[in-house]
Amino acid sequence: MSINPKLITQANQRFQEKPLLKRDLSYYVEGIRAGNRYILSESITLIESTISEKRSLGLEIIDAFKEHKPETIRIGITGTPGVGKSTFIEALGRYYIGKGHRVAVLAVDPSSYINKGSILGDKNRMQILSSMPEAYIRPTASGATLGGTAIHTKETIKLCEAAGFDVVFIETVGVGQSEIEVGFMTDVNILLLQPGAGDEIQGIKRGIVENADIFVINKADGAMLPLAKQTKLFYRNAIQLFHHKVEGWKCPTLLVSSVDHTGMDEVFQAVNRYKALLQDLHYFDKQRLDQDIRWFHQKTKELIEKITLNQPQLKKAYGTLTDEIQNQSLSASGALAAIESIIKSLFR
Ligand SMILES: Nc1nc2c(ncn2[C@@H]2O[C@H](COP(=O)(O)OP(=O)(O)OP(=O)(O)O)[C@@H](O)[C@H]2O)c(=O)[nH]1
Ligand SMILES: [Mg+2]
Repeated sequence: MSINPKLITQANQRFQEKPLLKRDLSYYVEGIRAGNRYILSESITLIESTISEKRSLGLEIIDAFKEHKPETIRIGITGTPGVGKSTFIEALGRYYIGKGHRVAVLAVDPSSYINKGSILGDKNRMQILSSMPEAYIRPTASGATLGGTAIHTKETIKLCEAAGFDVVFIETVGVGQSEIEVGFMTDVNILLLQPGAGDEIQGIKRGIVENADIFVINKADGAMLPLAKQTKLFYRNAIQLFHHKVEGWKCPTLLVSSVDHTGMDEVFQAVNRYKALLQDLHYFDKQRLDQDIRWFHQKTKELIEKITLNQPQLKKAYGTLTDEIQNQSLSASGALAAIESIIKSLFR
């Protein structure tokens, strides 16, 4: 079937009639202020956009809320695939809503992980939560990473908080470097574990374990309950070997069942205790500020790398020098010296 070219022209004209940025800043700011989830989604999409005009508008939206400092808590949830992170967030999120909070869930996944259809799984796992007006669930778009780090998570958190979601969960798989980065965007990190021999922790990046503030053994139900209790003892002993960054904090090990919704109050209380301790030590706000600075430094390095490597002269030399190492006409050290002088010349 051939398509009538006249129809395409008409469609294009209609498209052009709608300006790219058909809505102004106040539309987004007012919408977010009103807690409108649809406008929140649109704003996050602007932040994630690779089109600079759209991204600039997204940044203006964030900027409009810079004086707005609501009392919020950012909770990182990590653990190996299948440990029950999404089911746990569904249960704990509903518990928080029951206490009068509004809950946002951001799932930060490496793109390969998203392609496995996990996000679809996540939606099913959070079926009731996702239908509640007090909840907002947003998976990070596939490919929205730079150097392995979810680039816009921090900005997304700020927008969710501006929209009145005072509890923000961030779900990550605890296996890679990018997940360690996410641990530096949250106030408190919960590491979810399976009932078992405790070998699981070997497969989790060391940084994630060191960054965990609360250890939760999930699936403490049915036939697995006795094993879960044993596992709790095992971890309680093992965790004593880790030195926690906050003096006076002993990482609790808690038992929960996310399907039976048991143990949620203990987790809720542990989060509150940790937050209260941070506030007593005047560390809560300081940690967020330190995280902002860390984020800024990290993103600057990534930007320098991206911009520099795309500089035509350097890009060309990079390729040529790589070839020369390949055909052994130049040593790697010689190539590095050559590239260093090119980089220096760019800044002269
Ligand atoms: N018995 C039992 N099963 C659970 C519990 N929590 C989760 N599950 C099951 O474990 C499986 C994985 O749960 P998810 O919540 O998708 O796990 P996840 O960690 O989010 O998985 P990924 O996002 O793929 O890493 C599902 O079949 C859940 O029903 C629990 O407390 N008890
Ligand atoms: Mg999940």
